[in-house]
Amino acid sequence: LHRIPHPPYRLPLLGDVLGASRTRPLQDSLRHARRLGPIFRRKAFGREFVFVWGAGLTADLADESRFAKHVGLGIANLRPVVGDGLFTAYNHEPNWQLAHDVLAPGFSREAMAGYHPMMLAVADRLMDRWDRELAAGRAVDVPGDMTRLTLETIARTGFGHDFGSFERGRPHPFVTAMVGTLTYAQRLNTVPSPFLLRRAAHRNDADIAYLNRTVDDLVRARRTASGDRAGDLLDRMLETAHPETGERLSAENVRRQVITFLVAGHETTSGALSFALHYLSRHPEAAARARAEVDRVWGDAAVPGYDQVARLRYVRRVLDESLRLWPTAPAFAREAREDTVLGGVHPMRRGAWALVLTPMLHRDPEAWGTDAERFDPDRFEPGAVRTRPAHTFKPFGTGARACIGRQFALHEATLVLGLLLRRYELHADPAYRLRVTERLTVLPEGLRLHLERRRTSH
Ligand code: MNH
Repeated sequence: LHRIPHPPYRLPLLGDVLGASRTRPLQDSLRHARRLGPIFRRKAFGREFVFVWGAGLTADLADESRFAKHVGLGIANLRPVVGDGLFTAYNHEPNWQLAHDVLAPGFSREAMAGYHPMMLAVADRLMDRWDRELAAGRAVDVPGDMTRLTLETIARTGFGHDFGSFERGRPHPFVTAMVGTLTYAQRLNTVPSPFLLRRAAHRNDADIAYLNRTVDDLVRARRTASGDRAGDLLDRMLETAHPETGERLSAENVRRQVITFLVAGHETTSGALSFALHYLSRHPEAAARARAEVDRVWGDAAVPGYDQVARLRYVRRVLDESLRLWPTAPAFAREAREDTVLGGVHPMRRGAWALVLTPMLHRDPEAWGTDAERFDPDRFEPGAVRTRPAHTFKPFGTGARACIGRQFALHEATLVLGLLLRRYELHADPAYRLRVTERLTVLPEGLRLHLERRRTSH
């Protein structure tokens, strides 16, 4: 451990908390990363954490034979909310494999093609809202509206449920409760629970109770509904037995999976869309290229078909480049399966773990060059991708516990960016400076854009 650098000033009891930010712990760590290099440690309240972002060390941590997902820090803090749900399950918990096997077909190509018309319908409601804002001469609230869109999309495609987000001025209480639990889980990383106000803990209990109630109502409605099976995620959770063992998810586990998917299925995609719209509004040449591609690939089609989404190669590069600069789930943790030596230098005992800081990995000059801070979608041209080492772009994590919803998110986000570029010109507020809010995930705070209708029929 002594070989791993740490911040220079350490307090006897508190550790490296001098100048630490309680609301932006990630950006705090990014600052330390820039000073201390590709591996470093920070101490807080007697606990020491190792952070890694160098491309070489990250590639080593991605070796599935020696390392696995570690459920720690923010993710462990979510256990009271989602327990052994897919995202927060320990590797050894039987419900991980069971839920993974039962739910994976819900993300197959055929399943995705089935979600496509529903994704289009939700995007239509977003554009209705944006048309009304435009007619009223108002700028649009990008993160707020992207959250409306992505919550409705996962609720409708996965659970046949409508939260009515577009009919509400304020966020749905489900979103408010979710933001509460995410923020609370993040705060537990910087302030140990005995120091937290009782009020905050009570608030968190109330948020969890609200999430549980909402989901229990949704499940009850499905159980009592008669008629055909919907074939969606909820149907798989309730009705589908494991193909080999015949086992099913318990009622308690279904509740945890529904909350997991409603939260994991919209919060990060909302941020990804918001950052992409921010960069498009600041890079008119990239927006023009993307728009030209949409016009060329989609032509006069009234609505794009499923296969026409993946053909938007440049739009997808814009999305990838946004996820490079601001991966919206900005870290993942890896633990040693057995005693091992990280990068041939740092000995690790079985169970020891390190947190990979993806925003820094995605800026490592060894992999991305000295201009890594610059927004440039051409970094994702196939020729450029081929020359980069493996494991240098990890917005969806790595290995067996990588994101199960990756294709879902990429399809939804590419589709929506295509539709928005086809319909609107995006104008940034010149006074806006990117500020990043953290609640385990990241999103651009207070981003508003002015719209102009393009002269097309779409
Ligand atoms: Mn998603 C795991 C990022 C969209 C459901 N997701 C992960 C991990 C990352 C991640 C990183 C791995 C975390 C870890 O190693 O601890 N996810 C994203 C991003 C987007 C995203 C950046 C959008 C952009 N995720 C989605 C969507 C869904 C989803 C959409 C569901 C529809 N993600 C999950 C689930 C897991 C996960 C479930 C846990 C998978 C597992 O452990 O088996």
